[in-house]
Amino acid sequence: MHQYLVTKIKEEAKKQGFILAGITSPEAPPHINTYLDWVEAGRHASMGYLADDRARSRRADPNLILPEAESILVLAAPYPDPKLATVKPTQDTKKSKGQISAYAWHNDYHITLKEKLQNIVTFIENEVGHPISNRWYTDTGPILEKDLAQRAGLGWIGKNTCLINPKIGSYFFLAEIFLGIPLPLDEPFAADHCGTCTRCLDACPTQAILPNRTIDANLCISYLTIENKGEIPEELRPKLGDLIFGCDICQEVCPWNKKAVPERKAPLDLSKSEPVDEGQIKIDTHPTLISELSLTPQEFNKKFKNNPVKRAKRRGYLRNVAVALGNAGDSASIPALERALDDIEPLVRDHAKWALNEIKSKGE
Ligand code: B12
Ligand code: SF4
Ligand code: SF4
Repeated sequence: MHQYLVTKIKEEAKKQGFILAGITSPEAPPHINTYLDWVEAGRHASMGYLADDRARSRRADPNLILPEAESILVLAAPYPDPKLATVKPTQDTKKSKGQISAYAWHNDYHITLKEKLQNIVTFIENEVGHPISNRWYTDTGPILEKDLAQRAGLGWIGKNTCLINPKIGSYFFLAEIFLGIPLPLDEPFAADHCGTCTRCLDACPTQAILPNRTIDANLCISYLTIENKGEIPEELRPKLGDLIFGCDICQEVCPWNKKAVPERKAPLDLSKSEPVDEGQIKIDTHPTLISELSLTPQEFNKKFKNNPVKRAKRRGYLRNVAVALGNAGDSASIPALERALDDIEPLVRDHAKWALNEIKSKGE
């Protein structure tokens, strides 16, 4: 019965748009000590929610989250391959466009995956014929999602620290459903397919990737442009290039993402229950920097409603845009940056000032 149930659950997960599914136990994750050392060393930067006592104890013992949990269903939902960008920057437009990370090209997965996870819980309850204690997460739970995914057989943790599946690559989100029923466990993913490759380490603009398969968030562009609420350290600003929200570089160079993957051709549109093709990516993946810098609070809220970019808030996003303009060094952006010197947000004003100095010094 249990194996049959697992097969049916995995079929249902596929119907809901998940491309990988595996079962693991609620035992302590295998690399809990790596995480504890990481927070001890301050690699979490300002993300205090990763380092408090609650964060540490729950990650070490998933049963603290749901004492009745007997199994955890780990799932992967695809997001677009960055190669599917709506606009390919040309030599002419390169200086005027910024890049938004591919995971943000659809509606926010924190919102849209909820319904799909709830549907799976309802399906399981209908199959067993009674309510089941459960708890689901995607991203925001106090758990080590990649460690659990590796133990559920979904893939290995690469040197870029992402979970990689040999058939699918790494362009997917993880989600977990804690279940108060025992289910047969999948075999952990034992192989490490990184071998002697070091492409991600070599390509990372800020050398944020550490040798023990963790990231120093203080240096990571994803952190600096999304989670960081303050200023971007001056010495790192030139390394951001045209990245205005998140960073895909260490995944783009990974050979496991270079292959053509059929699932990627029809990325799950997280706003609907139907898969869609690349033509339906709605967001402008490479927005024009000058117009982004003039977004009013109302325009920003409207443009990024339900989109992950809203996490950076207008002040964080415009801060990033100002840095990208400074890096582009195009004198055509001087009037827009001068107007930003009067922005309502001190953070935007400060970074616009830096960008103007950069452009002037590059023009000399
Ligand atoms: C904090 C966080 C960040 C931080 C720190 C990233 C990091 N790698 O730690 C920042 C803001 C930088 C970030 C960036 C991104 N993130 Co993030 N992030 C998280 C979050 C909330 C916690 C991760 C964490 O605990 N880090 C602490 C360190 C210590 O843990 P770790 O990286 O998991 O390290 C483990 C391994 O190194 C392992 N380990 C060490 N040695 C070895 C050896 C072997 C053989 C093995 C198997 C394991 C192993 O032990 C460690 C402990 O488990 C998770 C969601 C979650 N709750 O897990 C999402 C998550 C990791 N992020 C995700 C994504 C998509 C991103 C970005 C791609 C977004 C973007 N485009 O900008 C980038 C990728 C950057 C990168 N290369 O990691 C996805 C990753 C999906 C995947 N396929 O792996 C997750 C799982 C969210 C989700 N639900 O989908 N993120
Ligand atoms: S996301 Fe970008 S900055 Fe962060 S580790 Fe990867 S390549 Fe480096
Ligand atoms: S780029 Fe190479 S080393 Fe880095 S994660 Fe991919 S296979 Fe591993």
